[in-house]
Amino acid sequence: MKSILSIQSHVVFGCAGNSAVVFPMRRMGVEVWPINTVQFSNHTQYQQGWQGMVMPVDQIKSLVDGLININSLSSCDAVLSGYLGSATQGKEVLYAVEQAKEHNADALYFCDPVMGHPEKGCIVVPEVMDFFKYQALPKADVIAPNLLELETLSDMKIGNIDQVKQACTMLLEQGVKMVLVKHLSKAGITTSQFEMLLATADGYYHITRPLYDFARQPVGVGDLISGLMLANLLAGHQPVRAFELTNAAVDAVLEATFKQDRYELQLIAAQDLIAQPEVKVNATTL
Ligand code: PXL
Repeated sequence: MKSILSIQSHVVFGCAGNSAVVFPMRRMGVEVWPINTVQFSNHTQYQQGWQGMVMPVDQIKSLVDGLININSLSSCDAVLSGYLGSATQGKEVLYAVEQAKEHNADALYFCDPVMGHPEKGCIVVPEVMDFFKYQALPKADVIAPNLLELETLSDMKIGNIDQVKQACTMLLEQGVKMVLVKHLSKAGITTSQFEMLLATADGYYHITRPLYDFARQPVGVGDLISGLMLANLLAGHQPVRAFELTNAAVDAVLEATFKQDRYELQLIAAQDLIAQPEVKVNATTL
């Protein structure tokens, strides 16, 4: 069985960070070791705010040291990082990556560079942007930005699909093996579908899924995409197949959420399709 050390937020209620991906990745048959960067009552996009705390400095490092003490890090197949409470935590994530790779040379680092989204109300401290750009990117095997995050990482203003490809090429040239653009938004090819792009050394792949007319867009979808993609890669699927399976499972979660008219992702309702997605849409080469 594959094991993922997943370093992200914990929310008591609803879905974001680890609270969005631990159950789905386990449901896919992967062992997950969650380390929480923050413990919040709920994600930061509720108008009423949230309660809770960023985990204290050195907490992540100390938990990783505990894992080393019990000799478990040699069976860690990947480190997944997402929402950080502070840039200092970034250094501790890189410590986890360095140690994971030292104990298992094949261990992957999958970095979801969650930078916040001012318009949507996703709040992240600004220093975290520089951390992802200058420190995490050079160490990542896979990076999964949305369009805004891709603009920051590549220092480009991106308005169309060719510029997306150009930006991804820049990141691949810096050593990352795979770029998953979780949401193409305004740089996509169509406005009637939700679109993602995968860039690898073999080419660029595009995929779509239906848009649902939510009253408020659910949060945690990006976290879910990253977690499922990593679990599919660790299951041994080729990148393009992993991309298709991920897209299908995310669509199943969104469809269940929409049908039940809920704001928080309905992971339990969609669990069978998370474990066994029905691929209705194939990726196309760009
Ligand atoms: O989905 C990203 C995310 C993760 N963690 C927390 C969040 C958000 C987005 O708002 O609030 C706590």
